[in-house]
Amino acid sequence: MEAHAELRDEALARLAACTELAELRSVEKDYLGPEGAIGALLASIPSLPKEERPKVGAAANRLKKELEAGLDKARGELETARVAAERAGGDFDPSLPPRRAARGSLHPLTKVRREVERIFSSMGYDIADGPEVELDYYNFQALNIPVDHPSREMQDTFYCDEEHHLVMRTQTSPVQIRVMEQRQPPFRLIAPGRVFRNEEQDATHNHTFHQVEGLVVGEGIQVGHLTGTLKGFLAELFQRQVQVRLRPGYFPFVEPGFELDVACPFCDEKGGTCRVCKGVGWVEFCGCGLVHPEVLAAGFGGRDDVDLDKLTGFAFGFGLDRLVMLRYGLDDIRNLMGGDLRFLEQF
Ligand code: FA5
Repeated sequence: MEAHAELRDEALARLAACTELAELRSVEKDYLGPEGAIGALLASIPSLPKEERPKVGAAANRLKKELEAGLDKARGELETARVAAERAGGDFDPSLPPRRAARGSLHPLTKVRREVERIFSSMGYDIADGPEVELDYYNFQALNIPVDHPSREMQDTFYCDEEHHLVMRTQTSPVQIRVMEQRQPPFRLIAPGRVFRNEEQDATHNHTFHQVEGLVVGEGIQVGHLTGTLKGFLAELFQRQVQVRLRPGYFPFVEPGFELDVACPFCDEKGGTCRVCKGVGWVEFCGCGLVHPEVLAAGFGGRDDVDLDKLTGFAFGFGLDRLVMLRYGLDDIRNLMGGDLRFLEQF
């Protein structure tokens, strides 16, 4: 009975000293657990003198109940104290909505690409696709850029297998030839995709970026169709009237070729301090032009179902990353593919 009295004093003292739930759990384990002290006390009963056994047994059971009740009470008190402390500390506000679970979001390039696809689809365009590792033939030769042509140097190329004439495509224009080979005119389509150039990176240049190619083929297509289409697209994208202008531009696969600029969607006056157009009032948007007859010949040549003499078309190619920058007012293209979640979580 002496051992019992000592055990009780020790257990109640430890219980009283508990300030955390984890401490209560360890008291429970030490006294009531399978290898706990009360179990040991009960196990010792058969070795006691017969007349003591009932007394010790009853005392051990009382202690067990007492400890269980004490643990329950202490748990309730600790929980109440925790809630009260949170309230007093100001970081528990029961009127706030629950914290949101972390959730992924679409990449800004995906968002803008889908928006571009939606707008062109609504204008009757199909969406086409082509390989990122491309034959030299499709990336250059069929686009009127023969092997020794100086314009190959306009786009610094990653050659991946010279023996098999494979390159990382430097532009989405090879998709033009691939669809011409497969489709029957008239048709209109866009081909968004990833492209690669062996270029120094800076705030507006990446080695891996995205373009959206546009190609319309049919009879009687003129420059007015090209500007009207791009103007309509940009107005829908920026949800306002936009002005565009053409400057002469050289691309071997179009004739005539142009650079199309859009009036800066962020400022209405030239000469201001606009961060996006640098006060010029215009932003370069894309390369474009009427499809060169050599390109139509490469894509459709030798087919009975196509009359090359009557066929015309326009094509354009714009940088999707630059459009995302324009859309969200970003100043460094490298953030887009940098993989930094703090940047991406803003979209
Ligand atoms: C071309 O790539 C032509 N294929 C476009 C074209 C298509 C012209 C059809 C005529 C007919 P260019 O090299 O200018 O053209 O690139 C087109 C767009 O890609 C540029 O306007 C720019 O927005 C984007 N771009 C070019 N280089 C980079 C780069 N290093 N980083 C990010 N964007 C780039």
